[in-house]
Amino acid sequence: MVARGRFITFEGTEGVGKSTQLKQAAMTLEQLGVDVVVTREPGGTPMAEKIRELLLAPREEAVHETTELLLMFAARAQHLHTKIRPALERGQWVLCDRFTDATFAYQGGGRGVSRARIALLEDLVQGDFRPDHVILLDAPVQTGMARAKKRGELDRFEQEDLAFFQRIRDAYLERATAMPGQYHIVNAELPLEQVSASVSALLTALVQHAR
Ligand code: Z5A
Repeated sequence: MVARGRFITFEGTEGVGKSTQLKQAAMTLEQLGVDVVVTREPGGTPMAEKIRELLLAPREEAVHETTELLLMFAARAQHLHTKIRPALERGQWVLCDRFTDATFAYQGGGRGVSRARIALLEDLVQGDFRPDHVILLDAPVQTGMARAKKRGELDRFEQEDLAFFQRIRDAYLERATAMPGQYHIVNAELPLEQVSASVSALLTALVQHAR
């Protein structure tokens, strides 16, 4: 029987370096002989990527918080059941750019949706499925926003103000404090190479522990 893979998510406010670190992390795991799948949320499958486009496109029409929440979980249901779970069952390790912790941080902390409402959908879509590890890349929101702005055009979320992202950072840090066994906080304010070294050391330890 093949041992189940591990589900590791990368979280943080915008521009903290998740996508950059994810690529490095996949290389680290491959060098350690781990079969890796890299994916992201919202998205990760053709249908979920279509939902991502709907969610991120700036638009005139105000998006109701419940619509946003349901679309996040609709994309997640498709992604989880058709891509993430099958990969884990094949023994692959799945590295995911954001997952449900982002919903608690963005829709919960950012938009003010109650945790109970998010938890209800989490149970409906995921049952008892949760990430094995959450790598929280943490930096002051100004740092991430400045990095993201350099890329040019801003999506619907990136157009929000500093206070919105501050609430999100606070929500992440609160979850990290509540779940110290699952969360690993990495200081993402440091230069790229130092952040990569911390993530790499962490993943190496997780692989050694899994063997
Ligand atoms: N969202 C939500 O609301 N609810 C949910 O449940 C989920 C998502 C799942 C899309 O996510 C949006 O969906 C997101 C939350 C919402 N909106 N926001 N904001 P996304 O992950 O695709 O978008 P993002 O968070 O905006 O990611 P990002 O802007 O692409 O940031 P990143 O991946 O963390 O950063 P990066 O692209 O790796 O790096 C940004 C730049 O900084 C780049 O030029 C790097 O070279 C540079 N960089 C990275 N690290 C460093 C260091 N250490 N030093 C200096 N420069 C660095």
